[in-house]
Amino acid sequence: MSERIIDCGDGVIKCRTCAWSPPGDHPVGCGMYLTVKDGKVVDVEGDPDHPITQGRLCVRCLTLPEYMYNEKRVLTPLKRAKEDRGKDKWEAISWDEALDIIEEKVNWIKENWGAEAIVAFQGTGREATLYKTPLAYAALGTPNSCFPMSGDSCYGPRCSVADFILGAGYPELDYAAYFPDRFDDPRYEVPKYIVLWGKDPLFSNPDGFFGHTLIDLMKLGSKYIVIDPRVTWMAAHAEFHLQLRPGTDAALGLGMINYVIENDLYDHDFVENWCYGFDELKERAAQYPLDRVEKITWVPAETIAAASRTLAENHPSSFMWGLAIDTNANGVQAGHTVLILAAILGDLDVPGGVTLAVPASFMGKWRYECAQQLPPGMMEKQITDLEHYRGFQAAHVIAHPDCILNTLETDEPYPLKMAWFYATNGIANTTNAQGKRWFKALEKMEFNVCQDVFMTPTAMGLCDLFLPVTTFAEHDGMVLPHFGRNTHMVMAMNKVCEVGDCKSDLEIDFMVGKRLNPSAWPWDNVADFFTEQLHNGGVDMTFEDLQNDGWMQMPFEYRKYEKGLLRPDGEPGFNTPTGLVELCSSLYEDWGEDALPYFEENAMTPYTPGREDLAEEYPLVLTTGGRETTSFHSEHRQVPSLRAIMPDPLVQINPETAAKYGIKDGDWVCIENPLGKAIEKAQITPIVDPRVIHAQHGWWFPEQDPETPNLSGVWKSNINSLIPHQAIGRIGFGAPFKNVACRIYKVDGLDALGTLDPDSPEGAIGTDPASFVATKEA
Ligand SMILES: Nc1nc2c(c(=O)[nH]1)N[C@H]1C(S)=C(S)[C@@H](COP(=O)(O)OP(=O)(O)OC[C@H]3O[C@@H](n4cnc5c(=O)[nH]c(N)nc54)[C@H](O)[C@@H]3O)O[C@H]1N2
Ligand SMILES: Nc1nc2c(c(=O)[nH]1)N[C@H]1C(S)=C(S)[C@@H](COP(=O)(O)OP(=O)(O)OC[C@H]3O[C@@H](n4cnc5c(=O)[nH]c(N)nc54)[C@H](O)[C@@H]3O)O[C@H]1N2
Ligand SMILES: [Mo]
Repeated sequence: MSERIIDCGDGVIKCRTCAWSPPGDHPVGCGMYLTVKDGKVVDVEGDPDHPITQGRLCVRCLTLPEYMYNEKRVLTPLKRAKEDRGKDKWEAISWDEALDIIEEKVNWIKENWGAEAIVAFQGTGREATLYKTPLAYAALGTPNSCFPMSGDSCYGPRCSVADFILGAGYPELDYAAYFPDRFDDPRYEVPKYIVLWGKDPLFSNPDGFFGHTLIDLMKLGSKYIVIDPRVTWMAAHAEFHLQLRPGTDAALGLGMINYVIENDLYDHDFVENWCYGFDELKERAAQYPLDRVEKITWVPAETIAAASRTLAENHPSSFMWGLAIDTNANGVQAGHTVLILAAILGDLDVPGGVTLAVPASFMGKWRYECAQQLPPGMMEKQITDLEHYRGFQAAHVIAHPDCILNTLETDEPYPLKMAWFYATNGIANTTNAQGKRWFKALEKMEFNVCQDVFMTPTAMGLCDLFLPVTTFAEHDGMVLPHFGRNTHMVMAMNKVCEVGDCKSDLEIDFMVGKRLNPSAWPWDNVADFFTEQLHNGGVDMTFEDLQNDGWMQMPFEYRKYEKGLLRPDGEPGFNTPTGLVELCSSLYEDWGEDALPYFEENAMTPYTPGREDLAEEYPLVLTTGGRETTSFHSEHRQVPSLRAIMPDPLVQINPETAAKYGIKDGDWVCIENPLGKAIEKAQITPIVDPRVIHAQHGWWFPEQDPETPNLSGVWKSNINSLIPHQAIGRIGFGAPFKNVACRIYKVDGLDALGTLDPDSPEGAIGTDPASFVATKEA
C-alpha cells in the first residue's frame, strides 16, 4: 500500500487522500496525492494503489488548485443586513460573531414561532448530506430537514423501492469492489451483459460508483444494453441501444418482463423459492405486449425482444439504474420493473450480478440518536402529507419537498421563518423545480443562512449570513460510498493545508451544536467522532489508523438471502413483510398505491392523454441534466480551465428539428413551455431523436452582475423554470425533470430576453391551466 506522506525534499511533500467534497462530488473516494509546497496545494495526481480508481482522476480533481485558490472563493464568515438582500454589501466577521448571530436569531425564532419555523435545506450527496439533518434535529431543534428537489427525485426513490421490494440497501453492479484483488478474486465472475438504465456513469460517477469501471469490464468481455434516449458514448459501444422516449421506462420494463415470462425465459427456481406475487405480475405484464410497448416507448418490438432474450440467456448479467428512474412521476414503477427483471432472471446477489447489502451503521446510529434529540411532539410537526405520501414518509424521516414549497407559499399549517442552505444553490436550476416560486417564497423569510464555498445566487439573493466551507484538501473526513447503503470500502480524507478562515461542515455542526444544544455534541475533535463512527459500523480501527492506511475494504458474501444475512432475525430470505422479493408489493396497497408496476404518462408531456393543447403548442419532449465532467451541478462555473472546455449552456437538437425551426449550430435558442423560458446555445447533433431535445441544468454566470435582479444571470438559462412543482408520483416520489413538453425558437443571444427575473415581463412565473394529476393507463 502507498505511503500517507512522501517527502520530496526542498520543503515539498506529497500527501495521500481520497476525495469527497467540496468541490461537490459523490462518495467515490477517488485516490490521489496532493503536492504541497509552502502550505499550498500545487499539484494533483492519481494514486495508482487505490483499489478502485488505480491512479485515474477526472478534470474536476485535476483542476482542484484553481478551485481552492479561486479569487471568487469566500474565505471568512460574512454578514449583511436583511434590507440589503440582493446587494453585494457583505461585511467580513469572525466565527464568534457569526455564532452569536446564529444563537440570537435561532432563539428569537423559537420564542416567537417555535423551532419548527426553521427549515434546513441540503443538496445532493456531498459530505454535507451526512451532517445537515443532525444539525437540524440536534442543534437547531427543527423537524424540517429537507432535500428541496420536487418528488425527492434523486436516489431516494431508488433506495426506497429497494427497501420496499427487496428489503436491502442500494443494489449495485458487481464490479468486485469488495475484493482486494478485484477481478482476479476466485469468487468473482465477469458479467456477460450489463444493462445501463437511465444512467451514464462515465460522466456521472454517481453515489460511490467509479464510472470508468465500465471500461475495465468492457476490456474483460462484458457487453452492454443501454436504455437511454440519447446515443451516449456507452450507447454507441453497446450491443443493444434501446433509444426510448423519455419517461416511458415503466412501459419498457413491463414489456421486457412480459416477453421473459411469455417465452418461459425466467429462473423458475428463484421465482418459486424467493419471490412473492408472480401470478399477479404475470397477469399485469400481459397487458404490455411488445406492439403496445413499441407505440409507447418508440423502441422497436424486435429490439426489445432481442435484448430481453439475450439477457435471459446469458448469466451472470447485471443492472445499473440511474437518475432517469427517479426523475419521473412513474419512476417508482419503473424502478420496480428493473428490480423484478434482476430477480426473475436470477441475477440478484450472485457473482457478476447485482450486489445487495444491508445498510451499514457507520453514521446511522448517530443520525438516529440526533432525531431523538427533538423534544416530544416535535417530529409530528414535520411538514409532509401523511394522507397521500405515506410511502415517502415510511422511507424517510425528512420533510417532503413539495409540501415545504406549499407551506412557504401559504403559511399552512404554520409559517416558516428561517432557512439554512447547507450545500445547496437550489434556485440555480438544480434542486428546485420552478425555482422562481421558491425564490419568491423564500424572500419573505426573517433570517437565512448559507453554508458554502462560493457566493452563490441563492446566498446573494436570499441570505443574511454566509459560513465559508473548506475543500476536502483542507479537512479530515470519512468517505462512505453509497452513504453506507452498499459501502464496499471506507476511506480517509486527510487535511493537507488551510485556506482562509474556512471550516468543514462537521466542524460547523460542532460549533453551532455546542452553542445551542451542547449535550448532543460531546466530541472535542472530529477524529474522536470518526473513530466512534468506525466502531459503530463494525470496523475495529481508529480514525488515525484509517488515515494511515488510506482505506479499508469491507467483507462481502454472495447469496445473502440463502444464508440469513439480509434479515435482522437471521432467517433466510429478504427483509420484506413476506420475506421474499415482492414482485407484487404488500406495502403499496396499504398506501393507496397499486401493488404492481404500471405505466402512466407524466403530467405535462405532448403525449399526456387530454393534453392536445400541449401537443400542438409544445410538441417537443425536453429531457435535461445528462452529466458533464466539467461541472457538478451549479458548481465549477468559475473555474477557468473547466469553463474553457464548457463555456456556455448547451441544448442538444437533432439536425432535422433544427432545420425545421431555422436553428444553426451555435445559435442561442429559447426553450419554452407554459411555466417558463430558458436560453441555451444549440448543439446540433444526431444523438437525440428529432422529437426530443436535451438541455443542460445548473447554469449561472459568476462573471456577471451578482446583484438583483440579475443575480449572476441565474434566471437566463434556468431550465427548471419549465419543470412543474408537485407533478409527482402518487406515494410522493418522482418529478418530471427529464420529461416535459416544450417548444424552441432562435433568439439573438443569452441576454435577448433581459434578466428573465421573476418580476420582469419575460421572466414572469407561468402557470399551466391543467391539473397536474397524472392519468393512469393500466
Ligand atoms: N433540470 C435538472 N435539474 C436537476 C437535475 C437534472 O438532471 N435536471 N439533477 C438534480 C439532482 S439529481 C440533484 S441531486 C440536484 C443537486 O442540486 P444541489 O446539490 O443543490 O446542487 P448545487 O445547486 O450545485 O448546490 C450545491 C452548493 O453546495 C456547495 N458545496 C459543494 N460541496 C459542498 C460541501 O461539501 N459543503 C457545503 N456546505 N457546500 C458545498 C456548492 O458550492 C454549491 O453552491 O440538482 C437537480 N437538478
Ligand atoms: N460531473 C458530474 N457528475 C455528477 C453530477 C454532476 O452534476 N456532474 N451530479 C451527480 C448527481 S446528484 C447524480 S443524481 C448523478 C446522476 O447521474 P446518472 O444517474 O448517470 O444520471 P444523468 O447523467 O442525469 O442521466 C443519465 C442518462 O439518462 C438519460 N435519460 C434522460 N431521460 C431519460 C429517460 O426518461 N429514461 C432513460 N432511461 N434515460 C434517460 C440521459 O440521456 C443520460 O445519458 O450524477 C452525479 N454525478
Ligand atoms: Mo442527484
